[in-house]
Amino acid sequence: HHLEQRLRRALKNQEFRLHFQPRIDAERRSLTGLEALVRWQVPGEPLIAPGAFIPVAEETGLIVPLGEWVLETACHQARSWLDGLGVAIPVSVNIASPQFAHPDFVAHVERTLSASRLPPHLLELEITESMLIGNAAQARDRLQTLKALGVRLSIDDFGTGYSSLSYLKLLPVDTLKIDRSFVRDLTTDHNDLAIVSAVIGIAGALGLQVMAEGVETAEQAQALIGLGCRGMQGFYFARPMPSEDVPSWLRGWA
Ligand code: G
Ligand code: G
Ligand code: MN
Ligand code: NA
Repeated sequence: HHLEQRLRRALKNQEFRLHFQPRIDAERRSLTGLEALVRWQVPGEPLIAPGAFIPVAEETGLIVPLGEWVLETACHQARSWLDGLGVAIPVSVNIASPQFAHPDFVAHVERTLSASRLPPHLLELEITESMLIGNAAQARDRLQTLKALGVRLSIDDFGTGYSSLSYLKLLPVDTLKIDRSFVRDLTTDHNDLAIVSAVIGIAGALGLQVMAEGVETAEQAQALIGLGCRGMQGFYFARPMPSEDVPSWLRGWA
């Protein structure tokens, strides 16, 4: 596999970069966290988006070392914002299935928290519904161990996977992230409105927080606030940005 070899070399040559996208409490207009999103920077070429290499990284197992690099880099970055800017900004990190299933995953999270000295509540792991099917008992076990460490857990792309709602009451998750495919036509499609409204209702009833992804317009933000969802992320507020742009973005936002 040609791309596999290029990815291996890219890991060795440190060609990956993290961008960070703000998450907002749209009612208070405050920053509630930053999602780490990986990009591939081949020298002299435009940035490569994760859609172009994450699937191959997952198929080949390279997602394990790449995911470890993402987690370590995000935790060290959050710690350096805490020390350098004096602000505690939670970071969230996307976890791929093979990474979550890897026997060393929980221990690696624990080692990374110690090495970075990041308070565990400033780390959020974004998992997807697909990781919870198959070996549900093991997934639950792992999530409980992670929760006991003090990290926060969210379910990404909520509503797009194949799973039952029953796991929601069994798993120690904090947040449901409503997939952006439901947010896109929220203001014009009554089916999307019904789905988003139902997810917000379930989250509230179960005591979970809810975040809407892919918010691109003021109308979408307004509609979400009207439905009781204040947690938002999307181009309307901010695009993903390199870590060095975060301090000035913060000054402009506040
Ligand atoms: O940033 P962008 O919208 O291009 O991301 C596209 C997809 O890649 C999203 O589904 C996102 O969750 C995924 N992704 C981005 N960064 C990471 C990462 O560090 N690890 C994993 N596993 N997926 C990521
Ligand atoms: O699957 P995940 O939720 O991690 O995907 C995050 C991806 O969504 C990132 O690639 C990010 O660039 C993208 N994204 C973030 N905000 C928006 C938005 O408002 N509109 C669109 N179309 N994509 C977004
Ligand atoms: Mn995500
Ligand atoms: Na998503």
